[in-house]
Amino acid sequence: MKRILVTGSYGQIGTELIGALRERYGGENVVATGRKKPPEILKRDGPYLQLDVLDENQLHAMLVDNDIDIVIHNASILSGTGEKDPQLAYRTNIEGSYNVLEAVRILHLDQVMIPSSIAAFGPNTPKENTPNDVIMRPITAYGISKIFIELWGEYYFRRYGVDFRSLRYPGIISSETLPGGGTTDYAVEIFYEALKNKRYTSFLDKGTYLPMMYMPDCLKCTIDLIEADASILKHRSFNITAMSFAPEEIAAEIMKHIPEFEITYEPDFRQQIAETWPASLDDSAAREEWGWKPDYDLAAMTKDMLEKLSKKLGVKY
Ligand code: AKB
Repeated sequence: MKRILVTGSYGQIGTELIGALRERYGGENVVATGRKKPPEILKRDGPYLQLDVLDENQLHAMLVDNDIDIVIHNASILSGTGEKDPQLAYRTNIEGSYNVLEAVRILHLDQVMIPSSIAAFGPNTPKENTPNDVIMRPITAYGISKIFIELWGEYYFRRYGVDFRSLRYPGIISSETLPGGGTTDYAVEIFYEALKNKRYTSFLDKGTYLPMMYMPDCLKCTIDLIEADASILKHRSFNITAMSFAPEEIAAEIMKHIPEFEITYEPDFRQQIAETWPASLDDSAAREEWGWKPDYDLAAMTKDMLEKLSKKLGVKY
């Protein structure tokens, strides 16, 4: 059984990914790590260790001591926070990912997965049905860090044979842990506000289409790519998507379940970030190379989110 170490494991994706990996590979084989003290959920079925990926010595020692084969490096500053503090984004996302790739190279580990994002594209990229291989040139600190990760990871693959893999995650919608500091966070916040207050003020404007995905699909594509046979991969970084919608469309879907729900718009600095990203993605490379197929569309995701969150918040609708 492979042993996996996950960084940033208390984040939006990390908390649910740890659970899914532990179910599949056994609790003891999945080492959750992060800079902070862990939430209870991460200590439940396996080890949690405090790790700062900027400390190379600590990182190397932890990989060796725990006999790790695969690293999933999720620790990252997101797009909104990255624009407020670009230097923090540089250190965490670029230096942190460099340290992880170096450790995997030096220690000859089996594989490293580092997420990329739709933020790796830029204002010159075609917006609709954006292809996998296309001009990128991001203009946000977060986007620049993600393109660094893709290019440096692919360079290490060609130059040293490091088995680097990456998914360009769209906005991820989930009920377990709130995202923090992202541009697509509105698509999670809207559910909390719909259930609690029956109204939501969106920080993205009407008509702002972005690619999105529900957490069960995010977990599925992450595990599927880790498990894909290296010989079938033509790419190392993949577009991945499940749906694309604008704030008024998710609001309309919520209104089918909560008719009194109202949405208003007060776009802030994240509107400019969103405008440089694709509206929809072509993920045919992932579909063709390793059989990617999402399970949730907007309607199925909305129904499931409302059911799960209403239980969690103890609110009926
Ligand atoms: C963000 O909004 O910054 C992230 C992302 C799309 O990478 N959710």
